[in-house]
Amino acid sequence: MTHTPTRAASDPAHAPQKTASASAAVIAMGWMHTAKFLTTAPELKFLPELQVPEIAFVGRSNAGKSTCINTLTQQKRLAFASKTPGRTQSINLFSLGKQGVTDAVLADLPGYGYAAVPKADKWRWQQVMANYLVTRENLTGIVLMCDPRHGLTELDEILLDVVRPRVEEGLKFLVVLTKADKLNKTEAAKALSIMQLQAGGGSVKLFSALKKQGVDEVAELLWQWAHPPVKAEKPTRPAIEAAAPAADAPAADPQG
Ligand SMILES: Nc1nc2c(ncn2[C@@H]2O[C@H](COP(=O)(O)OP(=O)(O)OP(=O)(O)O)[C@@H](O)[C@H]2O)c(=O)[nH]1
Ligand SMILES: [Mg+2]
Repeated sequence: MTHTPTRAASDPAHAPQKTASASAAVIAMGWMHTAKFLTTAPELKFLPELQVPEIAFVGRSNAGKSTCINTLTQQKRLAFASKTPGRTQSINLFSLGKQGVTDAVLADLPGYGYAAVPKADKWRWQQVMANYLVTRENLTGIVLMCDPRHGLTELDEILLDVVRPRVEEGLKFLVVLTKADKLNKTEAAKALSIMQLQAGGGSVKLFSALKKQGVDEVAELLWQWAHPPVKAEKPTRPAIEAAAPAADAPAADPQG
């Protein structure tokens, strides 16, 4: 069985492609809308141990992480977004899942690189974040939020170095180019191709909370991360059948 919203919602043999992808978006957005505040953790040790996939939103301060979570979940004030950079100061978790059954968690991480934050706090946060990215066991995917007008900063590059080994082992990775409404079409296309090169073949999406651009696409991708295809198990032959000789097999010689 394959868990994709496309297949679950329509018969691909008969439905036109557009209808199939529209239902995939509806399923993913419906799932996103179930988001509920779960907990906030000022330090790693306060994070609950979870078994469900966790998707972390990371990026420089003011990049638009909290706004992106609010847009995806279609909730105005789920994650605390603000004009003042450095607003998100703890790891905030939001649970997702229909019928009250949590099947994934979104993590809104504090932004980095805000100049007005005291040096000691900056250092502490970089440590917490690096530890989180390296050690969080149920971490399934990372969404790196990047304002394309600034491009990747030095701290983004450091983060990429930190997560690279895990990405090589299968951790999902997406770069979201935020505030795309601030770019014209040519600038947006250029920003996308530059980032595709920098992301080394990883996914890159243009996104605007203001214009609701890229929302369905990002929601669908995160849905797929949290609902990977279930590998068909090899059928095991019942022990009795495996032990019994085949009907056409020669009878065992009683003399040995
Ligand atoms: N024009 C525009 N502004 C946006 C968009 N997304 C976010 N913003 C604005 O950017 C500012 C920062 O947004 P936040 O979502 O708080 O950013 P953050 O990355 O969570 O910031 P920290 O919590 O400080 O790390 C706010 O003033 C938002 O309204 C967007 O798509 N377009
Ligand atoms: Mg924030």
